[in-house]
Amino acid sequence: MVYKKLGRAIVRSPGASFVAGLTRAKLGLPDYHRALRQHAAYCDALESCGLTLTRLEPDERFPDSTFVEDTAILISSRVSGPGSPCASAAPMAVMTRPGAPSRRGEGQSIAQTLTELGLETAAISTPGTVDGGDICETESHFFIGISERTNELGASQLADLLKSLGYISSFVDIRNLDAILHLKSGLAYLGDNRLVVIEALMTEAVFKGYELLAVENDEAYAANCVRVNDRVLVAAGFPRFERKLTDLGYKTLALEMNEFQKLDGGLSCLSLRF
Ligand code: CIR
Repeated sequence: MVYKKLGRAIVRSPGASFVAGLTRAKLGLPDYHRALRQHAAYCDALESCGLTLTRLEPDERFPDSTFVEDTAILISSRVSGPGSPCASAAPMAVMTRPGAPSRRGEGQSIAQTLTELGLETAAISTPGTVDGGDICETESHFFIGISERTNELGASQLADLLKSLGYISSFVDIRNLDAILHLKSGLAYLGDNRLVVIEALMTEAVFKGYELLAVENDEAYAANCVRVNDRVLVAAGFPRFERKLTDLGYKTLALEMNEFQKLDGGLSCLSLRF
């Protein structure tokens, strides 16, 4: 199996203001204490996959700041050739400019943390907007979702930057897909040239050349799964999708995510991994 070896993740547990986070989900208000427990289990899961965590203090100024993935894009070194897991370094981070004005400012402490960890940073500039949840990296390629959060200007800035680093990217316009907030709400890369996709994205021409693992509509939330070393983190409660993964030989780790789902968040949103 070919996948990127990850060593570290940045996480931030939700603050009490989390319950006032942005949402279109209509699943009710999240329960803060349950969210804290689910977040703690998520952190345990990352550690059990071998990651060293940098844990940031809750930032009450920003209700959505537990969704750290949206604040930065980590660009790791290319993976070469088939074989066993490959080492991956993260030579740089691109600080995003989140599409939701209430989320701008979340990235400041993340940028500081990334710099302290030795990463170089670049940034998306106004009027471009990019949310990290719209960026899906495979070994050789970046898929950039154009969404209600990531605009064409931001996507182009990012694509230019990636090009200067030797990466190819392609755009996936999801503005007509009401069901997903971000591209990665409906797309995940598992390694092994295999993408997990919701049914509405199955026919996207840019995914040609990848093996597609479909997630049925009634389990669509499960598409936001995360490959972490030899495990795949999946949201609990989606048995048919989890079964598809185990049938393919993946070791899954199911996590309760419903408090984050109430704010349109998924497994990938809760960490920056590199
Ligand atoms: C938001 O609307 O921005 C947050 N409530 C959820 C962000 C989820 N992030 C992600 O999918 N990457």
